Amino acid sequence: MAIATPPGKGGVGVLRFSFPQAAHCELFCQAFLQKIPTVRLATLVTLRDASGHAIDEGIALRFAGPASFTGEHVLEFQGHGGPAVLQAVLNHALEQAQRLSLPLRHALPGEFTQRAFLNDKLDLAQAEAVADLIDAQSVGAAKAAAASLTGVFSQQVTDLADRITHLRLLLEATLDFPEEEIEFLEKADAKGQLQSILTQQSELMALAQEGVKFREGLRIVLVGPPNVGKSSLLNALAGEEVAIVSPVAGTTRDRIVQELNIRGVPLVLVDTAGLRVTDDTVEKIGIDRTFKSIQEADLLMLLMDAAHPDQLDMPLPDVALRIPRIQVWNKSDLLDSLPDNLGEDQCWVSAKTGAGLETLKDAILHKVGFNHAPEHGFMARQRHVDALKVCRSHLELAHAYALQDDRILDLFAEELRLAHDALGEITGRLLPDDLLGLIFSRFCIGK
Ligand SMILES: Nc1nc2c(ncn2[C@@H]2O[C@H](COP(=O)(O)OP(=O)(O)OP(=O)(O)O)[C@@H](O)[C@H]2O)c(=O)[nH]1
Ligand SMILES: [Mg+2]
Repeated sequence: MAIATPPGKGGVGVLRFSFPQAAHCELFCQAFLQKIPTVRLATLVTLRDASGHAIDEGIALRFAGPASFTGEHVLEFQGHGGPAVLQAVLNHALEQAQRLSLPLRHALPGEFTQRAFLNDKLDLAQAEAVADLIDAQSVGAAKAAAASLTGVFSQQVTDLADRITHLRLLLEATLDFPEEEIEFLEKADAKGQLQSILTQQSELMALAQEGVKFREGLRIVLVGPPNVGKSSLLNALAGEEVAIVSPVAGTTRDRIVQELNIRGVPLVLVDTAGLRVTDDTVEKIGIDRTFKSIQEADLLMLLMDAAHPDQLDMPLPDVALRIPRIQVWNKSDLLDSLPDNLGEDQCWVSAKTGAGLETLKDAILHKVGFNHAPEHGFMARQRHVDALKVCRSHLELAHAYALQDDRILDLFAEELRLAHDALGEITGRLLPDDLLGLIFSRFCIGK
């Protein structure tokens, strides 16, 4: 049992109950609502305390297992969304359950979803997508989470696992008849099959990595000399005056972190102190912070003044060399004519007039590897990518064995088994209970 709507006042407040046993659910309905609502039929009820006083009026909805969210016997009561009235309804529910000695208690965070998982209503990747959908910060992220929730990601993991299983079955059959072992690899085209499994695996991994970026939001760090318009560009991209802009060089000292989304893709944009050699103590601290921000960046936007191209008098740290970068020439409005073909990964913009911003947005998405519109991707977690990496390393070992000698078929088989197990961790079939508990404990109460 839990309140499923967020705390505070709202038009509607929902209480959700899930019973493993149908008889318990019906007994409870009779006591709590004084009737047993027809399954899946919205039923208007008035809740009354022992002395007949009304507590709340609302809609009761009953779902018989397994056709419910948790797969159990579920009752939802949609009452009025005030904290006091919901608490009164909750107390009433507990009293009735106690009177009947029904084992009713407050649900743990994510417990309803955990039960759905245990009752095979969802696999783990789908269950995680429930939490991600609730947490999604942009329409694009929500669409990607919804895709995972409906099983788009899980299906691709299962398809890959099925192909590995197919190859394993062929292999097991051969191991039972050792005299035919030598011909096995040729006959079953094991190498060809494995090659195409490897291709499918890398496509899935690329999509999953994109899915992680969807979930976590990419960190884009604006760097450059002072006064080139970094803060102005942040404001232009955010569409609001987030950072102070002034003609004084060295205006920004602290990091300014702004969440935004570009074409539905969630991003974190970081504005930093301009890089220059300085004696100013506070500015030096700011520049140290710029260096730290660079280390955490998924993408650097190196901003320069188009009218004064050679102002960077302080080199970027070495780590910047390994980070994808876009060179942005700002203040294009000050130039009489614009170069038509800038080199790759270069753009011109005017933070002042907004010219070039759309091209810059495309360049950002392209550079960070977003090749799919949000509606074609799905959301994934780092845990999934890690499991896919483990799967990959075992597939590669299997491939290496396959190239060596038919006599090591059992090693080949073992690597395939391990690759398959790694995929099982994504859907949760092969994850230890404590890890499962940890994943669900991060959900919200009532979900
Ligand atoms: N003409 C023109 N001026 C701009 C443009 N972008 C910024 N400026 C001006 O350039 C000056 C510096 O802008 P800021 O955004 O504060 O520059 P910054 O890079 O954040 O500077 P620091 O925080 O000092 O490192 C301000 O006077 C802005 O109005 C632009 O596209 N065109
Ligand atoms: Mg600034």
